[in-house]
Amino acid sequence: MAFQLPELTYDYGALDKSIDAQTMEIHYTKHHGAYVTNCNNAIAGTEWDDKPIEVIMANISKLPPAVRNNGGGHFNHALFWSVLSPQGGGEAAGALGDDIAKTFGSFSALKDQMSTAGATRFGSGWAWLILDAHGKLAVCSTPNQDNPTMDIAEVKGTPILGIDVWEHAYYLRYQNRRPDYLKAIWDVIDWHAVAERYAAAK
Ligand code: MN3
Repeated sequence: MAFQLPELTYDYGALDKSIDAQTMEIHYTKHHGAYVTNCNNAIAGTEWDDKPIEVIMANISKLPPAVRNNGGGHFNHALFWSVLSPQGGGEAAGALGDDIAKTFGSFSALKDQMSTAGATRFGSGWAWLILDAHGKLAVCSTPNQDNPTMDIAEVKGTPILGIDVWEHAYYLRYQNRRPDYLKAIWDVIDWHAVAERYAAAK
C-alpha cells in the first residue's frame, strides 16, 4: 500500500502566530508531498512496498539513500504536523510535565536544550525530544531527514516531539534567523499530543 499525505487537522493559516500560511502550504503540499511520492517510487515493486513506515525506518541501513531521505521525510513530517496546533503553547502537564522537570530541571530548560539542538544543527535537519533506549527523556538532533528510529541513528529512541529546522520550514518569514523561528515555534506546540506520544512510547 502506497504512503499518502496525512490530513492536516488545521488550515494553513491557523499557525500564523509562529508559521505563515504560505510556508505551511508549500511545506505540506510540495515538500512533504514530494517525500511521499519519491518514497513510494523508491520502494515500488520491492519487498518493502507493503511494510509500515516504522519497519522501513528500523531497517533503513538495508535500503537505498532515496528511501532514507524520502521515507525519513515522510515519517518526520507526519510527526511534525501532529504535534502542532493553533491551540498549542503553554507547558506540558501530567506525567510528561513531571518527567521533563525531573530530567531537565525545568520546562524552560527543556525548551532551551531543544532550541540549542536545532540552532546548532549545521545545514538541514531536526531537533528531537525522545524516549531513549533506557526509557529516559533525552534531546538530540539528526541531519537531513534522518530520525532517531533509524537503525543508523547516532542516538536512538522513540521521538515524541520533532522540530523541523530545514530552511524551507521558516525562511519566508524568518529568513536566516533560525533562532527566532525556534523561539516562536513553542507557541504552536501541542503538548497534549506530545503527552499522548509519551504515554504510547512508555
Ligand atoms: Mn520540512
